Amino acid sequence: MVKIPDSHPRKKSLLSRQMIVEGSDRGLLADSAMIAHGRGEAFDYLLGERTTESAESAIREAAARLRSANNPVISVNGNTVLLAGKKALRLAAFLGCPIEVNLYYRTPERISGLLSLLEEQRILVLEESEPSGFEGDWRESVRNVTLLGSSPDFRIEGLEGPRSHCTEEGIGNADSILVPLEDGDRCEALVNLGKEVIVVDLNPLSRSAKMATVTIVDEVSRAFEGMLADLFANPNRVPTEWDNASALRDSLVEIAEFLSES
Ligand code: PTJ
Repeated sequence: MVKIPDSHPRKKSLLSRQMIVEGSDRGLLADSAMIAHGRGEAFDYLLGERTTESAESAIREAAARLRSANNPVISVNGNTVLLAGKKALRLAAFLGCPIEVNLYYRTPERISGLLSLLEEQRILVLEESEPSGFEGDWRESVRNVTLLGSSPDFRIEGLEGPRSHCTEEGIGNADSILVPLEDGDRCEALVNLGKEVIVVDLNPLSRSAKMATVTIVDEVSRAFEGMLADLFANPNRVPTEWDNASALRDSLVEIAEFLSES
């Protein structure tokens, strides 16, 4: 691994790239994962590489909805586990919900490799200090996060092929699903099944962004961090009447404002 000096102005971005390259070398990512990452980077530039005000509102809404759900689940793909797997585990521990590895380009090797990586990340989370303000046994909650995806026994209706395979215990039974870097068709199919779909996507123009119940237009690692902070600070926040189309318009205005100031 190349050592990136702390003083490098693009350190964060280079570290993310390195994680994606290493994940790819380990066979954990889809062939097109780097294309997806590059597209995300381009939109992040346009957003000023920060969590915008509209993303902050979406983060608060997402946190409230996941906390109020009866059966929330966090669905993760390759890029998400590489970039934000530990944060997904902390979120799942807080919410008491499972994490399901659910891939667009599904192979048994990738599923088992990503589940193993999540197990490694769980050990790292357990080694870290406990967050303050959590009611209950934090380490027990981290240990109790169920990792699903290896034995699919359910199909997402209205979707063709391997990407429709999921588990009944996770996505099948879920009333609210957090899905970063989702594809538009699957998002639409999940919404059509009556599920609340919370998408994280840096591209406010993507089909998933438009189809979702709540779209967080932010980088996945920042979005998870923001949700965690909000859950700890405001554990009793309740969902609002959310107008996702209006929130997406706000994010486009924020891009335009950022560009005009640059
Ligand atoms: O691991 P798999 O098999 O499920 O495959 C995953 C990829 C990402 C390859 C697959 O889902 C795919 O091709 O995705 P798309 O259609 O390229 O969409 C990815 C979306 O995520 C794009 O709109 C990107 O802008 C956005 N994106 C990329 N990186 C990030 C991101 N959004 C948030 N955070 C990121 N780090």
